[in-house]
Amino acid sequence: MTTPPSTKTFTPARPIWCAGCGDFAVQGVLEKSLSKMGIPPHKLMLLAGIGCSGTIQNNLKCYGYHALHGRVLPATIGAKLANPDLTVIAAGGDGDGFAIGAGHLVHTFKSNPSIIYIVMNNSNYGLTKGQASPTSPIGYHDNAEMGLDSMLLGLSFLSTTFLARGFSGNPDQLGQLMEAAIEHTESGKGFAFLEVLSPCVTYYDTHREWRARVYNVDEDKNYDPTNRASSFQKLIELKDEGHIPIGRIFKAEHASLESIIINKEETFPAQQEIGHDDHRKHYDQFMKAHLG
Ligand SMILES: Cc1ncc(C[n+]2csc(CCOP(=O)(O)OP(=O)(O)O)c2C)c(N)n1
Ligand code: SF4
Ligand SMILES: [Mg+2]
Repeated sequence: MTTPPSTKTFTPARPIWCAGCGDFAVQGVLEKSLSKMGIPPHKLMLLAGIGCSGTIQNNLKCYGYHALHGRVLPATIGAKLANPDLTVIAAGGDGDGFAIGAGHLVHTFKSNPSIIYIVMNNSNYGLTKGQASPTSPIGYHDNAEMGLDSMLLGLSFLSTTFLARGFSGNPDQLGQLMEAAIEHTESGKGFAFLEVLSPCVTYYDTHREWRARVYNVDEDKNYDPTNRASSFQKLIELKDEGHIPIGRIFKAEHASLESIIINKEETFPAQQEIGHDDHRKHYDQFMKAHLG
């Protein structure tokens, strides 16, 4: 006899983060934004990478999936293409997204699927005790390489449609960016990429330093997020001055992946009935064609 699911099956876990971790603010803001935007749990899927940040997936009441380290984006794109009616969010860390998963990030900028990707950047591998990540500065744990800037990376793709960077220490602005990201994907405009500066208080406490260095482009009347060239130039100038730009970095229009490859006349894979006669017929035809 199979054991029926207990009520705990559908009850989210409590966060396991250290007291003061920036990821608490990210989760709080995400929950508030989803509620404000009217996204019900049964219309939401949250997929996560491996890391402290990735455990956010255990804490929300919605469909979820914990991907292999670095593989959250292909799994998220697959979920969106299987059921475009869902709001599909990927979440993870800077190690997951910019080291082992960097190739997938590049191709997601290139293909522009309507998914949200939240990277909680703490400039280290928190879960495995603070090793240098691709965003760590020179000198951190003998790191000899300049930190990767995901906004500059995103700007270099002509297919990029949404780039933003928030700070867990500025929850109001983070909420505005989160809502804009949800709106972007809900209206099928493509990939909404949101990096959040989310300090790791245990292994690399950057909270005060980042608070002093952030520069809010949303408050700069001369900053134009629709102009790729001037955005690129401003970001480089700010970096040279020691600032970290936050805010709505870039917005543009480009056809989304699902608008190009999904045939709306057909039933989406996740909505097809399993065992349906047509399904069986196609399966038999496929097997016959390939196995004789
Ligand atoms: C294939 C594979 N390689 C390495 C690891 C070990 N590992 C687990 S989490 C992680 C990095 C976590 O850093 P990040 O993605 O920045 O997340 P954070 O913990 O900082 O939130 C690594 C290297 C793993 N789980 N799987
Ligand atoms: S180790 Fe760092 S990233 Fe992980 S939960 Fe603790 S403070 Fe957060
Ligand atoms: Mg990290």
